[in-house]
Amino acid sequence: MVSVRHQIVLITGASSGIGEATAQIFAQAGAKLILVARRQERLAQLADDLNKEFASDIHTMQLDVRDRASIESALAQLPSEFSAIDILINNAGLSRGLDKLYQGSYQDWEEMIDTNIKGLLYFTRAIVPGMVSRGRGHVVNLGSIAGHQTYPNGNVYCATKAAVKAISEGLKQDLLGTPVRVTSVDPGMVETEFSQVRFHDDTERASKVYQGLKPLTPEDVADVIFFCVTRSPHVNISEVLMMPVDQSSSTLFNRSE
Ligand code: NDP
Ligand code: 8X3
Repeated sequence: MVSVRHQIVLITGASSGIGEATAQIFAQAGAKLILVARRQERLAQLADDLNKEFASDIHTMQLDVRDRASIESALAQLPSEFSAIDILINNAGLSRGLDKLYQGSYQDWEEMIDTNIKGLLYFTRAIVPGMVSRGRGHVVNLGSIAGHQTYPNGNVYCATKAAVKAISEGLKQDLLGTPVRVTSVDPGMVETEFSQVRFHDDTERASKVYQGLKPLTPEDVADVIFFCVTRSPHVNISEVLMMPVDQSSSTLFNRSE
């Protein structure tokens, strides 16, 4: 097992859900963290908590992953002790709406495409060259069951996650001959703020998604990310498809009512 102690880990979407749980598990293992999201107050609170609990070294970056110029500028201004990023976790992402494709919202489509695909590409393009030149690194992308199986009304969100799958495979092929590893972690249903965001803050509709079954927790996913990153350096776990026991495909669930 590889130790992540003192390794520099950048996590996008660290203000909530899977990203926040991933920050927690890496902080506990002694990694140095760069936490990225738009909600700076959430990042500051998390950094404070992790610092108190684990004496973690943390740098926060308030930015929108859709904004390439701010990513480039924030990375260029990283304090030198955080600049040689070892592990990039491309987690920031969202779904918006659950509509028939021919009735969908252009704004929802653009937000998903710009965040889930372009944001992930911007961080990858900016950080991976340094990994290659230093001869070490690991990129973990958050895909989804939605990238393997399209479901009714999921159309554009599923397309963004299919794109993440293709990008992970392409990056892995293009890094062959270097020691840099690429992993796609693709969960089924995880209870986070995901549905709240998908349904534009309709709390009642969001809570129904998780009714009558036991979804994955953000910690379950963080645990798998940590496992992938800590394998021996010659081992690359390319893809993990993980589901709650109460889910067998993107459309089949075991609900108690
Ligand atoms: P949450 O809504 O709880 O977290 C999403 C995170 O992404 C937040 O920290 C949010 O931060 C950040 N984010 C969203 N848009 C942007 C942006 N434009 N710029 C910067 N940060 C952004 O959802 P999850 O934890 O569930 O989602 C994390 C990832 O996991 C996503 O890629 C999602 O697609 C994927 N996933 C989720 C599943 C689920 O069932 N929950 C299943 C499979 C995959 P902020 O708003 O502060 O910017
Ligand atoms: C999130 C899982 O099935 O709600 O990627 O799209 S799903």
